[in-house]
Amino acid sequence: MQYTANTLENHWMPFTGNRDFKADPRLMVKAEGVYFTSHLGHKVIDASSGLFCSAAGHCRPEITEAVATQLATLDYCPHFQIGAPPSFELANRLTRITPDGMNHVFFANSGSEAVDTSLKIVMAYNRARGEGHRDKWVSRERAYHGVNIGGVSLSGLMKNRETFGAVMPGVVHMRHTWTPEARFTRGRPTHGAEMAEDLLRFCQLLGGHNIAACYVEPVAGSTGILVPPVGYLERIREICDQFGIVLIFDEVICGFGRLGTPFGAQAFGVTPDIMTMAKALTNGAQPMGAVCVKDEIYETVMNAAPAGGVEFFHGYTYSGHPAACAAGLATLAIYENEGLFDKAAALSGHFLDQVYGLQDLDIVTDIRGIGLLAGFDIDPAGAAPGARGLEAQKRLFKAGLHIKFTGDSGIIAPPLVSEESHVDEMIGIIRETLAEM
Ligand code: PXG
Repeated sequence: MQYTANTLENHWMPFTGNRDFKADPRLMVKAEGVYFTSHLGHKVIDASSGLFCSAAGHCRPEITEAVATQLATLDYCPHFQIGAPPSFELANRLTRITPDGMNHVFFANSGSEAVDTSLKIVMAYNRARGEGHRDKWVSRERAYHGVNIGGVSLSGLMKNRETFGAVMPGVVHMRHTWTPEARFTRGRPTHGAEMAEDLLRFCQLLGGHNIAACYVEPVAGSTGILVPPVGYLERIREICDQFGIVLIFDEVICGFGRLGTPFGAQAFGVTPDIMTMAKALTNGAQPMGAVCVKDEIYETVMNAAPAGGVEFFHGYTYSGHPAACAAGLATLAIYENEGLFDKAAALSGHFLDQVYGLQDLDIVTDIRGIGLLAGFDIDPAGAAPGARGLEAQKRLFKAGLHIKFTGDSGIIAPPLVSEESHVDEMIGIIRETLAEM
């Protein structure tokens, strides 16, 4: 098939300038390891693990075989009142790497579904414990929690909200944690923990006993990587405990080794009550999201329902899909067998050295990074917000590099299987391309 404007017309692409893209398409037709191949036959190094998904590298035969075998054995079965082994096995395997006391998993098909599921789990839990009046929700500016109506209500990104007026009521936003003083800080800023007091102020304004839950990404990802200041997450945990507020970590980007530990919770030593996850759960090879809850939440919801009755009226046709579970099981086996979380931790020093080396470029106005995750801002130079970011992304693609941009922030998240030479190649292309802009 020839990829011309006409043949591309029918697909309404997500988060894309459709008209601009279709006039000058950028298509990937193949992938292996840390490289894509574009439709022009060019090799393109993957500096963002696809979209933070392909942690174990692309087209892993172990995952392909596991999915193919599963599809040939049991392609589908509902998970309402009957079940199939893979979802039980995956939940079991997954809870070997979640924090202690978080041993129950609800499956969804994306991060957005995981987030909306978590909202309903909180509602069910609060009712079950006699706290059903809690109808206020706390999120944060610059947060990304998916694109379904619940997630958009929590979202702190103006572009993701402004068109959609009828969002969930009762959501308030804490300040984001970026400060100009912290520019070019490597790892966690030492100042800024006091911004966690925003949560306390909402408790004082709205009544802490009226707040259902507080959502945070351990590292705010999609907005361009905001690393939590030292003491910030600890203080959020403390305030939640004081007022009985459920604390949710959205681990969709931070999970599965991105910070050198299984989840952000372990990287920062703070345990939430609920974690949402997706993306690298299946290495991106199948769509899947999951919500992991602490035992007390699961047990409270179970025990509040009549014996034999359905405890939680929620689920998706594809919750626990056998092929997605097979991909998840094969992925987790790779992470463990290859020690990829430790490998990420070991590569982080070199990665951050290289990324922070970009700060001598005039166009780069800030860099933030931790683990194998970094964001850099480019100077919009008077253009509309995001215009130069898109231009940079296109130039980088032409130069042989895939990178995710949000507005004028580029986000680098190499596959965990990357070698130092891959990191050097990525940063080399970024340096050369930005230097010409
Ligand atoms: N939570 C977080 C923290 C995310 O980063 C989601 C939830 C939603 O996941 P799904 O699977 O429904 O996409 C995400 C996803 C962007 C961008 O523009 C970011 C994501 C997805 C699409 C675009 O940076 N992150």
